[in-house]
Amino acid sequence: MRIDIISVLPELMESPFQTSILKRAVDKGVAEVHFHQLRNWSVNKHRQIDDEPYGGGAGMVMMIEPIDKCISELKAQRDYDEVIYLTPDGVTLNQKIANTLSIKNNLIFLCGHYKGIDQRVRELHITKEISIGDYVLTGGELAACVLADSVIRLLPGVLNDEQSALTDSFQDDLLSPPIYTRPEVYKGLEVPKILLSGNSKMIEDWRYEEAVRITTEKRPDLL
Ligand code: 6GU
Repeated sequence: MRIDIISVLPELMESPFQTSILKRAVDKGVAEVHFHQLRNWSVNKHRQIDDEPYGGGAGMVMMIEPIDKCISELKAQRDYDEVIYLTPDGVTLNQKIANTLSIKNNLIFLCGHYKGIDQRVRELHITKEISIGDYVLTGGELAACVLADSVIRLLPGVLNDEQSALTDSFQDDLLSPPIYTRPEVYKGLEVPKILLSGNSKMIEDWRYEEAVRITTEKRPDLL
């Protein structure tokens, strides 16, 4: 999978892809992540990419021309499955969206800033608008990292068996059951006896029941 991320602050997104699991995915060639400084497509000498809104009002608007030039240049090089605009008014990211995107080949992420983008960018290029939750960030960059992380970890060869995405919370619409490791007793707090029983069928049943109990308690909307 190749992800092209367009932003005025690409440096904000470098370290997540240079660390741990995402770094390994990039090093293995399973995921390619390319950053594009939007100012490089600015059409004026001040490298400006935003301007005042028609009709007045507070805040600046990201101009259509630099964004169109950048996206058009990328599209001339390969076919893209989706051009995703990261914005708080998009659809809220969930596991199903991550799963769907993980089978695509080429994605563009456009990070919003200021008051947002000229509406005509949406008509021209944007195929999906995604938010990561009902709160406002300073820009789409951290959201782009969250989205990329949720997608890249699903690509074949990224997680090992122990980290398998198949047992994640949400992958089957249930939260994960409680987990424990050594020691067996800590400050009087004991590991549930059943997990020490060696009876794998009983352990599997217990884990399922606990997953249902915890989901009912914390996230009944998932059931
Ligand atoms: Cl994608 N962008 C911004 N600026 N804020 C957000 C968001 C995105 N998702 C949640 N809050």
